[in-house]
Amino acid sequence: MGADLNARKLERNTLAVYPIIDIGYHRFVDVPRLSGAALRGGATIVQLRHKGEDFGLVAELVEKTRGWIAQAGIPLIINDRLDVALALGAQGVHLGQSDMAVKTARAAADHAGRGDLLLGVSVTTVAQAERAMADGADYLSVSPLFGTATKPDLDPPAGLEGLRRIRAALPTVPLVAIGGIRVGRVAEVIGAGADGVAFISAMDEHPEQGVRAIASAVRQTRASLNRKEQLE
Ligand code: TZP
Ligand code: MG
Repeated sequence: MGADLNARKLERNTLAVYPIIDIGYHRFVDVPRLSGAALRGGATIVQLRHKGEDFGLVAELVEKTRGWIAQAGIPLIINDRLDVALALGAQGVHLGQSDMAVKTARAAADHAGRGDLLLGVSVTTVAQAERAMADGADYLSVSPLFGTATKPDLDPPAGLEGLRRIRAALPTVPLVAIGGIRVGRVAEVIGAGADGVAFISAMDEHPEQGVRAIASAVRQTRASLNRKEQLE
């Protein structure tokens, strides 16, 4: 773990390419291989997500993957489970609106001597976004951005308009978007104010190429937005 990963100051760029390895969704896939492919494809942060109770399985997968992830110098985030993130020494945890309260998670992490733990929070509205930041979040995920078959129990999508509103309210907050994002939509998502995109099914066909295509779309969009800004 590099010292910069412990600083708890998340650079907005770190959210650029955010693949999520979902142990249930990817159950027929070799998870360590998938994380290797994600890293080679240009992931800037990785999340491990597991909706079941099998702590042993998650622990085993984190043990198998965290060495490479740390070597690549990028953070490993655990979905939902603060206890798992703390027990396994991950860099952060990602919480939804119905998970542990952000304030409680921050206090528990501090109490465990992990004042550096990154806290990501899913939001769909400006009010949720402002609250999460006030409570100690380090980054936000606009979730879901678009409709997606990958996670059926979702709130109505925020859409690009919702993302724009959250970015306008919180201009400097590290902000990623998730839900139904394929490579062809990356430009509009970054254009609407996201620092990066998070995704699961975009890795379906060929994980490494899927991640690489997204990484290159994020870079190209950034470059053309910068050029536009310079011309204005
Ligand atoms: N949270 C909001 S949408 C979503 C999660 C975990 C699913 C994202 O998967 P996909 O396949 O990229 O739409
Ligand atoms: Mg959750």
